Amino acid sequence: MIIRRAANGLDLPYPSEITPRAVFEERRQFIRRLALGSVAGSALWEMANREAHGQTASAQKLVASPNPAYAILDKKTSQKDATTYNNFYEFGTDKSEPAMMAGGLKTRPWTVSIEGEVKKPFVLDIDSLLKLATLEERIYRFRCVEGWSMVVPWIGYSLSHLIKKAEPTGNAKYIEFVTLDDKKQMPGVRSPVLDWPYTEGLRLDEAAHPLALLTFGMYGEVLPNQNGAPVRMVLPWKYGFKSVKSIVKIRFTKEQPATAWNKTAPREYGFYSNVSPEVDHPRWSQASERRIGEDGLFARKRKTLMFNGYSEVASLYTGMDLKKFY
Ligand SMILES: Nc1nc2c(c(=O)[nH]1)N[C@H]1C(S)=C(S)[C@@H](COP(=O)(O)O)O[C@H]1N2
Ligand SMILES: [Mo]
Repeated sequence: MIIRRAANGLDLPYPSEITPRAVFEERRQFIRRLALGSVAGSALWEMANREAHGQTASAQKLVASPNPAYAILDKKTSQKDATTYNNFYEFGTDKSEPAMMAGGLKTRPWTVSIEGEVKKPFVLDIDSLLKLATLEERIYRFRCVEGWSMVVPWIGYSLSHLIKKAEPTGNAKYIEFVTLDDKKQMPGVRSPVLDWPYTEGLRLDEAAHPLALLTFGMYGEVLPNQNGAPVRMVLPWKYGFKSVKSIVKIRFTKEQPATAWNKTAPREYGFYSNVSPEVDHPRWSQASERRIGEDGLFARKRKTLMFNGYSEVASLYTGMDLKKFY
C-alpha cells in the first residue's frame, strides 16, 4: 500500500474507493495538465495568487438554530479537517485536491431542476430552494466506506419539504440525484474514473425520512465548494458516497435509478449502501472505523454501529436481507 502525506498532515492510504489503475490514470492526467499549464487560470492558480497576496477566502455565514433532536455527544471534527480531507472526484481523486481545485466553481447563478414523476416539473434557483423551509443545524456522524468517519454540524432542512412541494405522482418510487457535469469547471471529469455525471439514488421512503438532509452549509457558513456547494445531500445512516454533492437535478422515477458507483463496481457498491458492521466491502472490513483528527493515523479504534447509530431508520428495511441488498 502506498502512503502519502496530505497538506493537512493526515496520511492517505491508497487504494481509495476506486481501482488503483484508475487512480494512477487520474494522477498522470493531473500531472500532465500541470505540465501543460492548463491549471493556470483554475482554482489552484487563483488560490496560489490569493495566498501570494496575503488574502484568504472569506466564507459567507449561514444562520440556523441547532436542532436538539440531532445533537450528539461525539466531539465535532475540526472545520479544517472536514474541509480539507474530501472526496469529490470531479476535482480529483486525492483527498487534498478538492480543497485546492474547487475554489473557482461558480455557485451563483445555480438552478436545481425537479423532474420525472411529478405533477408538474419545475426549476428552482438556489436562493429560492434555500428559503423553501427553515434551516436547522444538525450534528451528524458521517461514515465513509473507506473506513474513516467525521462528526459535522451541517445546515439544511429535511428533503421531505422539497418532496412535498414537488408533488410526486403515484408512480414515483425512487429519486435520482445528479451532480453538475462541467469539464470547464471540474478538471476531474476529464478523467474516466467514473461515468459522469455523478448520480445517486434513494427509494422515495428513504428520501422522505426526516434524517435525509438537503444541505446548504456547515460550521455556521455556506458549504465550501469542496464539500458540495451550493447544495448537497447528507444521509448519515449510509456510506458517504450516497451523499451526492453540487446537485443540479432531482428526478422522481418509477424504476430504481442507476448510480455512478454501482455502475463502476457493482460488486463493491450496491444501491442501498447502509452502514453495517456485518456487511463487509470486498476490499475493506466495515466492522470498525477511524475518526478523523482523533484516532491514530492507521488504527481503527471505533466499532462501527448498525446504520451508523441511526437506528430510527431500521423500519425502512423491515423484512429485507441487507446482506443481499447491500
Ligand atoms: N458529486 C460527488 N458527490 C460526492 C462524491 C463525489 O466524488 N462526487 N464523493 C462522495 C464520497 S465518497 C464521500 S465520503 C462524501 C464526502 O463528503 P465530504 O467531502 O463533505 O466529507 O461525498 C460524496 N459525494
Ligand atoms: Mo466515501
